[in-house]
Amino acid sequence: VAGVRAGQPRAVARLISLVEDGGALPQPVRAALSAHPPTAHVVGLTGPPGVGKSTSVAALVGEYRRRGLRVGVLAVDPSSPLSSGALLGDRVRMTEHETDPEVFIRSLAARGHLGGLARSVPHALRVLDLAGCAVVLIETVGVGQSETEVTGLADSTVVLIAPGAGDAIQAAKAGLAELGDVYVVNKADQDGAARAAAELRTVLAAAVGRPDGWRPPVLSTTAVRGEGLAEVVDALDAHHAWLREHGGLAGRRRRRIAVEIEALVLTALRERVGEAALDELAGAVLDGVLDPETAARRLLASPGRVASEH
Ligand SMILES: Nc1nc2c(ncn2[C@@H]2O[C@H](COP(=O)(O)OP(=O)(O)OP(=O)(O)O)[C@@H](O)[C@H]2O)c(=O)[nH]1
Ligand SMILES: [Mg+2]
Repeated sequence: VAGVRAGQPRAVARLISLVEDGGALPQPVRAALSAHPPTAHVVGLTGPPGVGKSTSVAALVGEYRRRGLRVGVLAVDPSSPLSSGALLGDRVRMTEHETDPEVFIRSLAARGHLGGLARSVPHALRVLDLAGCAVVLIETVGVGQSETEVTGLADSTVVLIAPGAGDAIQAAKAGLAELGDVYVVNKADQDGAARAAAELRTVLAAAVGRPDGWRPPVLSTTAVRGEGLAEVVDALDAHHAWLREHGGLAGRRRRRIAVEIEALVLTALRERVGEAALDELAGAVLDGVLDPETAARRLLASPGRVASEH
């Protein structure tokens, strides 16, 4: 913990490994982590595969570093522990930042645990916070439900789309129109970027007004050339300030902690239930002795018992 506070990269890496393993942390470590008030601005990046998330993260790190801030990066893979190829690709793009002692880069994999990321991401965020990161960027690799789950952990979410017929509409269909605090049309060097931005503005204007009242800007970037990223950082700063001013920051942090507690409950329940009991109950349902709802209710009532005792 002392090493993390001093911003030592090895200590940060070790502590994140410890929290990622999911084992119980020693009480003093837990206390030190939760006593530290969250200060880092947590920024999630999401969007379709290949849109330029990793390139944008690397460029954003550069922009934040130019502004003198210490930066953390979490590359999150909700889909599979096996698709480390994508993360390896990301690492290549991050090479220019890897020797920078003010940049902490880390990948987290889901490892097939139910709620594994909902637990390990907030933990890792706490470590990076303790290490003095002013901003933490989270990139989700892969698609699916867990993607929105993980971006739900951020203070500000950047949704990226690429130019291309109907991409904005697709994004809207995928629920991305409600998700973003800042929208970015990346690959502005390609044809159709201006049209995609216009389409996106139309989609956003048509979307039901957001309950929080924030009006997400639509920006354009060419991440490979580092163009437009300063404007993205400005927009993120504005959103952060806006959240602080309107009390939204505390709300988002509460939600993040609620997600984390829920994940811990699920993990604990899963351990207490055990595969054997689940399997036995599944058998009983298959035999027509029980219905799934009754089986679930029995497990919840006494998760520690084996199914045959139910
Ligand atoms: N022309 C152009 N290409 C870009 C731009 N930004 C990224 N790319 C390229 O798009 C490809 C995908 O970029 P990534 O940053 O890996 O995209 P990603 O969204 O992280 O991809 P996944 O993590 O696999 O979903 C790479 O070949 C990039 O070089 C851009 O602004 N213009
Ligand atoms: Mg990527």
